[in-house]
This record gives sequence, structure tokens and C-alpha cells, in this order.
Amino acid sequence: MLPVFKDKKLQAKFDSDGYVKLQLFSAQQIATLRNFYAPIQQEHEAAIREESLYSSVETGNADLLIRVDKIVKEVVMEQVENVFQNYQTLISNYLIKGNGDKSELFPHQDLTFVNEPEQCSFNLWIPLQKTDKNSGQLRVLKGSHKIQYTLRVVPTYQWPFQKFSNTLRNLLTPIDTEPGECVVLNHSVIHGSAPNLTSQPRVAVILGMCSAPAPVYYYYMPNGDNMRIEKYLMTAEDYYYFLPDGRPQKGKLVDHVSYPFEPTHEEIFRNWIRQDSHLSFWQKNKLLHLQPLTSK
Ligand SMILES: O=C(O)CCC(=O)C(=O)O
Repeated sequence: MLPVFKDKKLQAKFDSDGYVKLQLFSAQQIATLRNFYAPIQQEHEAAIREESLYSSVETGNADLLIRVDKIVKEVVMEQVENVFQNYQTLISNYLIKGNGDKSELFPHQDLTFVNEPEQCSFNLWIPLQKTDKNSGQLRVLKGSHKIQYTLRVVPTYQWPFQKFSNTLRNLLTPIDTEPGECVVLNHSVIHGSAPNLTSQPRVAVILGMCSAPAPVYYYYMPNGDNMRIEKYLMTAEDYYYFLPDGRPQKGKLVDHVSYPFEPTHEEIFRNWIRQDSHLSFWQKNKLLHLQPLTSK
């Protein structure tokens, strides 16, 4: 894979951990992103259904998405160009986390956008306020993008790691952030976020990015048929236009792929625990000998 960071040390950390935290933006830039959100907040919040996490995409309003994407890129691209190379941008979104003790986001991986692991895709996650354990901080399982290959499709698919989710949840590393800091998060690393126990929604901006040159894909699985998953070739602008069921309106259907569901084998997970450099000797020992890895 061509490096996406200009700085070799950042690239090495990203390769190893699956994320990197950076101080990139000024108070003024964060204020601009907040001010732009204020008048469109209502439209975003109208999109809240049962989910406690929702984004500009859920408004289903392509004009709004185009405006959001334009302003976010105007604000952030100078820093992005300073830090990254061999990249292309996808679209940007506001990502809003509601509040309450049910607002924890459980471990998951994001959608597949590129041919992994030859190429990578990632979010620049830019919270617009401080985040900590009470305000929806991001939590990442360091190095988990290396456990095994997964294809992540729309609308939903059984998650191969599901039976390990309690174990995974206890291994997540919390990442506190101050305004101006952001997290570059590999889409294939396992991550979640803390509940937001403040009285206000927690707002972040995300800019989707990936390796370049690389074709960008979107996988859509109609009627749960994992033998005929639709594979669409996408431009960044195609991400503005989706049908209510999640099928792209503009992407080009280039293939059908089959991806039969197979839960992650316990031995694969155990091997990763044995070999991963982030877990301590004691953690490995406890995981491998003292505590059940799977949960019902
Ligand atoms: O903002 C959050 O709470 C979670 C973010 C996330 O899961 C993502 O950016 O993929």
C-alpha cells in the first residue's frame, strides 16, 4: 500500500494501531464548522429515529449534503493537504451522537470502500467539542484491522466478530480529544464510542478518505442475499445520492459478489491475541486462559 501520511512515523503508527490522533485545527476552524451546523441542526435532528448516532446522510437531502461537503472541505483541506499524500477524499458529514445512558456505540467496523488490505480507507473524525468518557469519546481496538479480512456491506450484515463483542468492548482504548484535535480512523479497525451523558448532542465532522489511485466501491446486499451482493463503482459525488433502502442512485453496478457469512473462528482470534503487540503479557494470559472469549 502506498503511504497515505507524509510523515513516516505517523504512517507506522497508523499501520500498527489502525488510528492516529492529531492536533490539526484552530479554534477558529472549529467555530466555523459549528456555526455552519447551527442552522441545519434541526434538519439533522429530525432524522433521529431510534438510533443514537446519525449523520447528514440520514437526512436524505442531497442539496444539504452538497452544502455540508463544500463547507467542510473549504475549512479542512489545507491541513489535510499538509498531512496526507496518495489520498482521495470521499464525502464529509456531520455526525451527531444523541445523549443518554443508551447512547454507547458498540464495537463495529465501517463500510468497505476499497480493495483491502492493498488499499485503505479511513475517516478524519473531527469532534466539535471536547470528548471524554462522559461525552462520547471514540474507543478503538488497537491493531484489530489485522485480525482478518471482512467485507462490510449495506444495509446490514451479520458481523463475524459478534460472538466476541463483550471481550472486544473490554479491550477498547479510549481516546479523549480537545477541540482542534482529530482522529484518523481506519474503516476496518474495530471501534465504538462512549455514551454521551451530557445534556447536549455531541457533534463531530467526518471526512471520508481513502488511498489513491484506487477505485472506490460500495457494496449493497439486497434481501439479505449474500450470494449476489451488488458492487458499485463510485465517484465521491455519487455518495450524495441514495435511495431510501440504501442503494446508490448514481454509482455504476460493475459486479455481483458472493460473501457467505462465516463467524470469526476462535483460533483466528486467539492467534491474534497471542501475536498482537498492543496487548500486555497479563492481558494475553487472562484472555487466553482465564476468561471466556465468546458471549451469547
Ligand atoms: O462518532 C462516533 O461516536 C462514532 C464514529 C464512528 O463510528 C465512525 O466514524 O466510524
